[in-house]
This record gives sequence, structure tokens and C-alpha cells, in this order.
Amino acid sequence: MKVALLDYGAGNVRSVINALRALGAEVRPVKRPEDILSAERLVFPGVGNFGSIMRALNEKGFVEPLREYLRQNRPFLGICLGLQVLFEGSEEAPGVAGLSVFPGFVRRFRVSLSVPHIGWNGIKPAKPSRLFRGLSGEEKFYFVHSYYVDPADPALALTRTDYGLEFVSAVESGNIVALQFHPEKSGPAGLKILENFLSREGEAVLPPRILEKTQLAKRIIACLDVRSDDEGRLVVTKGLQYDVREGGRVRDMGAPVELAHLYFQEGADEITFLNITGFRHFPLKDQPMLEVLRRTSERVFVPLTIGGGIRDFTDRDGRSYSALEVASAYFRAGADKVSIGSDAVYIVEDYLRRGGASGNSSIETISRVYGRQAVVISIDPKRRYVKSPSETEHPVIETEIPGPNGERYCWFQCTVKGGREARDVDAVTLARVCEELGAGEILLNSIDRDGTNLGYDLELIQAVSEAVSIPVIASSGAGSPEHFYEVFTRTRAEAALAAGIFHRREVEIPALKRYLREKGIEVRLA
Ligand code: 1PR
Repeated sequence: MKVALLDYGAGNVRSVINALRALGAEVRPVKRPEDILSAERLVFPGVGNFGSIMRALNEKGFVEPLREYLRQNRPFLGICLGLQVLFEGSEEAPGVAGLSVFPGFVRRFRVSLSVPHIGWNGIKPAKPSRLFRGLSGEEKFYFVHSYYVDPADPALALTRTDYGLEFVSAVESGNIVALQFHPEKSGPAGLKILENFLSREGEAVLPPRILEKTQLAKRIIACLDVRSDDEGRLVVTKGLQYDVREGGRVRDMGAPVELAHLYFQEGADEITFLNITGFRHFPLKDQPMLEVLRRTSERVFVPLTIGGGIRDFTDRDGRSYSALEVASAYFRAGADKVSIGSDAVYIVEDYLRRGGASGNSSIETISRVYGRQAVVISIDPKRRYVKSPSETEHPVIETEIPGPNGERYCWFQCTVKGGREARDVDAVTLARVCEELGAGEILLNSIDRDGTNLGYDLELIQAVSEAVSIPVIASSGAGSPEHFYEVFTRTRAEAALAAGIFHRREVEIPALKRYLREKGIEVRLA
């Protein structure tokens, strides 16, 4: 079956193309306005922000044909912003008119929870639909957004979801459906919805179970640190306090694409690749890493994050590349988010020196184009012990884990270049400033705990997650299912990332999730 894909050139539509192709669809991009009215089925995955999408649609002359296609009630699937632009306007871009196919507006979340709403949440069907065929009603889907639609006509709502308030998470009217969540990133349940949209067969149904309330799941993220081994092959490696060599050789934990696919099948909620020598080798010259991403995104239908080497760069021939260009190459290859490590530290140093934002840092430029949810900040801190808080200007905590000389206080010092160089910035300040500059998530490692199996550094995670309102991903040190339980119950972390425990098969993801579910932690069971 043929699908026309409305790609207005702003973002990563590769994951949608991959998911549709995996279901046997022949996907063709809409290149000219006339391609819209000749489409059999139209899919519109919105990326970026409300204002930039409407500008792009207007510039390309797509607005009128799109309105006409929708007026004719032809098969349409909108995803994320592809839902929001169907309404009259959005608080994200005051004064910018939407497609106005449906009356109503798009509002920003004003809730006490983290915004953006990122992660796996449920849906409560409001009316029967073909899209629900084969679903049990208990599935979770991947959301990532700061705004939600508020239709004037309640009959438009297909599903609702709870996140501090109840919002409309999908609409349906005739042959037009639009979803706030990302079916292409929602594992088997999301693929089922896409398949139902493509086949358009059978009666509209309600799923057997309808939840009373939906809940955001705590996310389990599998992390793959990737680099070349001593023979030059790209491998997944694993460090102990960031030292990835054993007996002088790079530890080889497996092949990147195969391992990512295994964790996807086992139910990992996200996969993160860290190109750990990216600070040394320029990623755009590192084609194998882009190839890994391309091949992974063809088989893995949960969010993919890639980090390593995202910064401005000038090559030997004097050609300059911006961090935005590097990130764009990663997005085109199939990444959903990029993670910025060393560069974030330099940006925050610059911010503190000049007393404000430069306006052109990688965090700002990438989040302006791709949205803040696409920008993760990876922090590599080390504990610095002090005898008394007056010894340092950095925010200090009183710690239950005393230092080597019995010190009762510490702060968390940021490092760059994979932990090789410590800088005069602390993790709490770094996270705060990065949030202000446009970051959407914090990936919080700990050099002290990395690879030790001793459990997460709960004090570090609590200190940072209290300082920001964006989601914090706890990382480093997981050695047992209890450590995940601990980090979810004793800190505000929304996700827990682990590497060694999964690579060494000490704990497998399905067993971990069952354990957490039994202990009352909301997780997605794939
Ligand atoms: O600075 O923007 O080029 O990004 C480099 C990225 O590579 C950063 O995100 C940095 O954290 C990462 N990195 C650099 N060197 C290493 C190393 O290990 N030598 N890995 C490294 C960081 C930490 C986590 C690890 C968790 C969980 N590894 O990725 O997966 O600690 O491990 P565990 O569960 O086994 O304890 P830039």
C-alpha cells in the first residue's frame, strides 16, 4: 500500500518511514503541493515547533492543498505536532494561525510534574475506532511534548491521557486521525496502531479493558558505549569508572546493532548510544557510527539517543561544521535525541563568565530547530569532598557517604573528555543552566559509580533532580533490581539507565520490569 509522507524538511521523519516500511508500506515523500491531493493515504509527522511548522507549510505552498485534502475527509494520520497544527492556534506560537481544520487551541502543560511530558503513558479510549483493533487497552505509548490540544468539540476526542490533568491524546473524525503520541516509537503497540491505520479494515472497536486513570511509566534505558576496539572494529564497550580497558585492551561487550535490537525486543523503553571517543574523532567523519544508527533505526522502534562529539568543529582543511550540522546528521540517520556532554560544560562556563546566554550555543541552536525534547545533556560528575561548606563556592550537600578523610560534605564536579579533565563547574549549576538554555532532559552519570554495581548515587541524583523541572535519567552503578527500585522511590528520577548489568546478562530487562511492577512501580510491560 502506498503512503505519502509530509516531510516539510525540518526534522527527523526517518523513524516514521522505517516503521511504515517495516509494515510493508511503500512510502513516498510529498515534494510538491500537488502530491498532497494525489495521495491515497497521508501521514504527517510534525517535528519542531508550532510556529516553524506553520511557516514551513506556508512557504512550501502546502497549507491550501492540506486543508482541501482534510475537507475531503481522506485518510490522514497526524503525529504529535501533526495533530496540534490541525487546530486554530497554539500558546507555543501566539498569533500564528494553525490549519484550523478543527475548532480549539493548543495549550501548554501547567502542572507540577516535569515538562515536557516525556515517556510511556496510557490511553483511555473515548469512542470505538478501527485503530484499537488488537489492543488490550493496557498498552503504553511514547509521548514527548510540552503542549496538548484542547478541542472545542468534545466528540472529536478519540483518547484521553492523564498527566497532572486529563488531556486529549488522540482525535478522530471520519478518516482523519491524529495522535499526540508517537506510534513509530511505541514498540509493538505503536506498530499495531500504524498497521490498523494502513489496513483500514474491520469494524471500529473498543479495547477489552478501559483504564480509569493512566500513569506515566518509569523508563528503563539500555546504554551502549561505543568505540573502536584495538582491531578498529566498532564495538559496545563498558568501563569501570570510565576506564574501558582490561589487560590493556578495550573490553568488547558485543556488536552495537545486534545488542540494541536485543534490548528492544526485551522491552527496553529507550536505547542510548554514546560514541565515547567522539570528543577526539569528529562524528561526521565517523561514518560507521552513522551507519550503526541507520541500521538500528530500521529495526528498533523505541526512542534512540546518540551522544558523543556534538559541538562546533573545524576539520584539517579548515572547513567548519556547526554542532547543529552534526546533530542534524545524527537525526537524519535515525536518532530521536542527541546528548551533549563536554560541550555543555564549556557552554555553562561561558554562560557564567558572561552572565547570560550567548544565543548560539549547541543547546540553543539544536533545541530551536528540533525542539527541547531532542536535546539531552549528559553529565559526567565526580564527588569532591570538603571538610566544611565554606571551603567551596559550589553548592554542597551533607553526605551519608563520608570522604576518604572522614569529610561529611561534598559537591559534584563536572568533567569533560570522558572524565579525563575536571572543570570548575558543578553538576547542579550545569543542569540548571542547561535547562534554561533549552535542554529537555538530563542524563546524569557518576564516574565514582560507573561499572561498580554498587547502586546509583542517590544523593547526586536527588540534588540534581530537585534543581530542575525537566526529567532526570539516573545513570551509573546499577547492580541489582533493588537499585532501580531504590532510585525510583528515593529520588525524583523519571528514568534509570544501565549498561554493564544488561551486557553481562546479570539481570534481564523483562525480569527487572516484572520485579518493579510487583513492587508497585509503574513500568511498561512490552
Ligand atoms: O563529551 O559530548 O563528546 O560525549 C561523550 C559521551 O560519552 C558522554 O555522554 C560521556 O558520558 C560518554 N563517555 C565518555 N567516555 C566514557 C567512558 O566510559 N570512558 N561513557 C563515556 C560514559 C557512562 C554511561 C554508562 C553508565 C552506566 N559512560 O554511559 O553507560 O555509567 O554504566 P553501568 O550501568 O555499567 O554502571 P561528548
